[in-house]
Amino acid sequence: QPMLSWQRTAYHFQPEKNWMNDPNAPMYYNGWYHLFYQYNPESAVWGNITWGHAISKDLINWENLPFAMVPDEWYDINGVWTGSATLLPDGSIVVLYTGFTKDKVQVQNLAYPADPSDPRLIHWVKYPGNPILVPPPHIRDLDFRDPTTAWFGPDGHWRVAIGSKINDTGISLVYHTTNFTTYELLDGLLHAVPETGMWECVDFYPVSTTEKKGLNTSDNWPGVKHVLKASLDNTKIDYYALGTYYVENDTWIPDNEMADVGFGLRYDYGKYYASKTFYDQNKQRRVLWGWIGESDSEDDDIKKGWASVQSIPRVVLFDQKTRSNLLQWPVEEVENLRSNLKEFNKVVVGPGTVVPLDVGTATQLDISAEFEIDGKALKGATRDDIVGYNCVVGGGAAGRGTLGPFGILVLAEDSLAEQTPVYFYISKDSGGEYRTFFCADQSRSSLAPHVGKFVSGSLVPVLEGEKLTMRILVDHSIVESFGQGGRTVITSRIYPTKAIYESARVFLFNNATEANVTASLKIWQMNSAAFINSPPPLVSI
Ligand code: DQQ
Repeated sequence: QPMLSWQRTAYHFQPEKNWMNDPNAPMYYNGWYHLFYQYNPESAVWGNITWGHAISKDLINWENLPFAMVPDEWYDINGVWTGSATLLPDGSIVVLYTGFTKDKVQVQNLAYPADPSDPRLIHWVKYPGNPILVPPPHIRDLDFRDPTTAWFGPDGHWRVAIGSKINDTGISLVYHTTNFTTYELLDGLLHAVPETGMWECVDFYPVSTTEKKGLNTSDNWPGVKHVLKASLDNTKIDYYALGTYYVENDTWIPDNEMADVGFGLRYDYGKYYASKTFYDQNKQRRVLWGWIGESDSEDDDIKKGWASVQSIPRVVLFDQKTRSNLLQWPVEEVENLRSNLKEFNKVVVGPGTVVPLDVGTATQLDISAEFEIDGKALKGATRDDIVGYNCVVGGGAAGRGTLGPFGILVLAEDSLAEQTPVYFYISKDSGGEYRTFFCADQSRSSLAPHVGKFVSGSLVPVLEGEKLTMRILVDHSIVESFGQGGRTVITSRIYPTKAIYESARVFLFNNATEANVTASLKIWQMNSAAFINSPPPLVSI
């Protein structure tokens, strides 16, 4: 449908057409990054789930390959669902994935490359002994899915975690294996959290607390923390927590019980789900992929002929300054798309004003901005008008307080009839402590009816002496916003009707009632990434 073609993204991964959801089995192998993805070859809504497959040298420019796996066996005929890859020490690859069987039971299956000497890994073999795991007696047939990357323990066993639930308690089962064909279920659980429902796409990995590099999934030594992530089926939100992993009995305990998985930190406060990390041995980093679904109607998706994109892959690190959250940052390779830098130095934005930033066309941008708030206003702020603020109930970008909101309007049209503000809001809590929020407001993002118009965001830690910083990637219908170096991240899926092509602009805004704000920015145009589609699938479905 050419009418909606401006919504196509230029540097976010998306297939040429039809439905996509979870990223699967990301890995680096013999010079190529591989991304598999949940895909419906037949339409723009979920169904017929097949593994799409694309490869890249840099995680940004992609070549789409024939389907890696299609639903063609009794044990996955109702869907080749989500799975993960494990690179074994001898260089071989095993993939574990969930199959939805002919009888609608969720089972786990094993697959491997037909020709490991082919760096493009075009052909995949399903193990003849599949399924390798069926739901254990106390687990329902529909609550058993999404095996993790395996990690290795000192006892010589590999471990695989699988998400499930018992009543309303979200859980992660653990299996041991030495050969990936036979498995032993442990009596204990890796972790369980009441009232969180089904855990989809569990991810479990170590982070270094002393170095700024990623760890391989099996790395584990004193001082290493482990991240546990679950995608909550009930709310479609990816929650993570930092904690300690005890390899002796395969349990994990959160650092902060009050902020356990499902109640505390989110990777992203916007549209972002079913994420998965992998260890990139090429650049010693851990890279996070996430599925960005649509916030429009199914009818719109059918009209436009496609649905969903993948986030720009993000490097994940432990935040050594706050020591209580992760940092997420777009992979450095995306910077190769930058061109036409425009710099703005110390622009003063008075209370209640908007300042246009002339950057030319503003549909594909990388924005890096730094804000300072007037010190006098900061000191003078009273507590009353600001206690109890949060992004969601704070009136969005139009709700005015003494010290905010202030920030940037992206995908804005000249009259501001369409605009998406990404902003900070500083409040004082009842103890007189400053609390800073990082938010995105979609309520005026589109004149179209029936599209998501949420305000989202969260608290962002700001340490003594730090300026307020944000980075925003704008790509037609996606805005990925990173606050304070990636402590708080918000992805917005938006559908402008006027702020498109040459009509899209960027502005600074300050809706604080009293404080001046000074902003310095670097704004780049972003070139489009290459997306090559290979000839039609070699396998038939
Ligand atoms: N998507 C897959 C499941 C997974 C869900 C099916 C999460 O394996 O639990 O497409 O989005």
